Amino acid sequence: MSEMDREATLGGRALKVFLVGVPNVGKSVFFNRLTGVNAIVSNYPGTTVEVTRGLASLNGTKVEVTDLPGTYSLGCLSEDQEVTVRAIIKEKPDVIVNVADASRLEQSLALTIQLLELNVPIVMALNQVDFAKKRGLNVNHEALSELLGIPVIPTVATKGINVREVLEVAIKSTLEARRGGEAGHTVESGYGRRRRFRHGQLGREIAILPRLGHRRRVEYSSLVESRVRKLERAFAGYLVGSVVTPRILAEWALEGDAKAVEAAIGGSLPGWLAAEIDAVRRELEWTLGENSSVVMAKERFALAGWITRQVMRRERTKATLQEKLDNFLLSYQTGFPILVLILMGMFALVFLGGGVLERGIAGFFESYVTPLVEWLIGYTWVELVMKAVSSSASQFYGDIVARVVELMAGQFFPIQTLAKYFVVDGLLTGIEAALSVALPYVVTFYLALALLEDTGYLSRIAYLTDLVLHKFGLHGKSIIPLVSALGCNVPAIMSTRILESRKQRVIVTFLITLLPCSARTAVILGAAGYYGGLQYALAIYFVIIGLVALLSIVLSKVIPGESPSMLMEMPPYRVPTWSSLFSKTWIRTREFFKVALPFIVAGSLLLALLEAFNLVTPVLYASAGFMSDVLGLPSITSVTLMYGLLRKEMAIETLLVISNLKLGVSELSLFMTPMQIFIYALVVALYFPCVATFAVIAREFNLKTALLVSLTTIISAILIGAGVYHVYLAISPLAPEPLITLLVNWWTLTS
Ligand SMILES: Nc1nc2c(ncn2[C@@H]2O[C@H](COP(=O)(O)OP(=O)(O)OP(=O)(O)O)[C@@H](O)[C@H]2O)c(=O)[nH]1
Ligand SMILES: [Mg+2]
Repeated sequence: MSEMDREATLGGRALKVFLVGVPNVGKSVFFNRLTGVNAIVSNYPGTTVEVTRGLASLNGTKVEVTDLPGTYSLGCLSEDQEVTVRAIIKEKPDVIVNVADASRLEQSLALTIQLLELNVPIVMALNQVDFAKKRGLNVNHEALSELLGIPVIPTVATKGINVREVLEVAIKSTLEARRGGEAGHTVESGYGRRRRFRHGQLGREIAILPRLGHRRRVEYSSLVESRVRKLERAFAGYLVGSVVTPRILAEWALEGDAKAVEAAIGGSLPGWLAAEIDAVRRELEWTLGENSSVVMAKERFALAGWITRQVMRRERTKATLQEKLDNFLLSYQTGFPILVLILMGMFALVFLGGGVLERGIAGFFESYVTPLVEWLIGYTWVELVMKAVSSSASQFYGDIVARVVELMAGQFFPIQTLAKYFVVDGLLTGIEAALSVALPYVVTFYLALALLEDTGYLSRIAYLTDLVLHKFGLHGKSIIPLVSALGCNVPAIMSTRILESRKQRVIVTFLITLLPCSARTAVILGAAGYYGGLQYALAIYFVIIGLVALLSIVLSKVIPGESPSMLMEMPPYRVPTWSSLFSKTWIRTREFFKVALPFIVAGSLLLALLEAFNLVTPVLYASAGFMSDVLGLPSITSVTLMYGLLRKEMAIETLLVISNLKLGVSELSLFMTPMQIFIYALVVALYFPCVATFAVIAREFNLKTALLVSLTTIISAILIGAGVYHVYLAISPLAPEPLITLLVNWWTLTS
């Protein structure tokens, strides 16, 4: 293929390559290898829920690669499929790379069969051949290519084997398809087989017509096939110039997938056609006594099974390690104790590892960064000079004069004092708080999560907890979004798309907003745990678990809809690779800070500014009564709750900043008792899903749901916080809180 051909066929734009395949086949690994962009890779189905794009280039051809959510079939019957199907329809890829899994060939092929119906060149990357081989499965890729009529290239994405070759073949196929189409004659494909291309109907768009023995048309059994053809004729007038063929439209229609049909034709069907479709579908269902979408899926699986038997050789192997491990890890007697041990281990890793990091980072700031910054802005030497002046002043004129000299510092060195105000007290304290309170627990949590995901154990947790969760109207699959909520609520809410019903999605989303995400973990462990002790941190977790249990029981009764039983695939066990663990932890931590740092910097500066103009105190005044009477907290905490709306961990960070500004200390334990820190952390953890979470709920569901969720959490936070405080007051004879609150309030409100 010469440069000129390339230019002529693509007109200088990048070639659009879509990666399509069933979940957990390795699309994202493939994508990362091709583009160098990091998409998250995890060993369980449903990792990717949004479209990710990146650029690659091969021998001078520019390529835009798109990583799509995994899907078991084409259509819009479930939400996770929909993203992929809509992207294909809307963006009309030049070529689709169908990533298939050699160890689950049948399942992969059921999707391939549908892809072949699209009006797009398809190239198959037969991935995970290494893993298949280990399990004694050998696939004859040449025979498979012959049967399907498309290029099939065996790959090992994790090792980068044949990844670029797939791209090369994909580019070649596209360019040949286009050239062939324009010339309207037969061309030789790179695979030595002849393919025929012809002008499409009405000559407006090139259609690749399937020919037997080349690109095979999927034939259903005659009962179904006759109905598909009937509808295909009805759709013949539609879709000239689309990647969607009348045939696939007919299949969607027959399956009752009106959403997919409408997405493809960009509008609704005329009444007569809808009626005809309905009649044909009902008649089929009546004849076969089964739901038509089930019929079609069965047909595809039968065909996929037949193809698999033609091309796959199975070697006899002993019981695999996976089977042995599963016997052990999934049985009730051994599975549950191990689960508890593993979860405790993970918690210890986060708590202890995070604590070590927190101390280290805080120490580093105190001994190196803060002195350096103070020295840089010239604050230290001003202070030294002032100290010297005031001490000699006190020698000669007494303490009063020395005090006056000190107070005059701002007049003599206004720049330095202002700089201290903004840079040291505002900005630096904010950044230090973010790095020492939030970062340690975010990093360690993400590392622990990556371990659970990549070993494949996360899905076993889902299986084991299914029994328990069912009592709460949930099923085990929801553990995956729930666990990832411990990292960040936002992607967790998006990943509820893997759940089957809307009811499940709403309930799980509700619960997600209560779970301790990494920002809340920072508050719980970094404040209550660090200053109060482990027992306080654990108590918060218990409160949260109780609330989650209660709420899920209530919600499953209140929200209409059904809770379908679980159908979940067990991904294989794998030894996680360091590079994957680190890159995933890095991507997630980076995301966290990309969103959080600007907030923190702006927030700290704003606080310093407000304080400089004396605007914080009125707010504290106004809220002092509520905070101290209802929650038993010093008024100084009220402003921080507003910051916590933006990001949970900012509450604690701004508390450190503001206490520094108002009281001159940035140690919580110096102005709050452990009980107060506990109540504060509890309220912060519960009171509102952060702004980003609110936005994502509104986007995934609607504003009403988002408001409802927020209201529930705010009310629970106040009720629980107040409840804990008043019960504590009632049972402890000498509660020091009221006194401390009084003192701190007096100090902050008068200073
Ligand atoms: N042994 C082996 N493992 C692989 C290969 N390709 C991917 N994997 C592993 O398979 C798992 C899934 O990979 P992903 O790239 O996340 O799969 P995906 O297709 O993007 O999955 P979804 O986004 O959930 O649809 C990860 O644990 C990978 O490390 C391969 O060629 N060989
Ligand atoms: Mg993926």
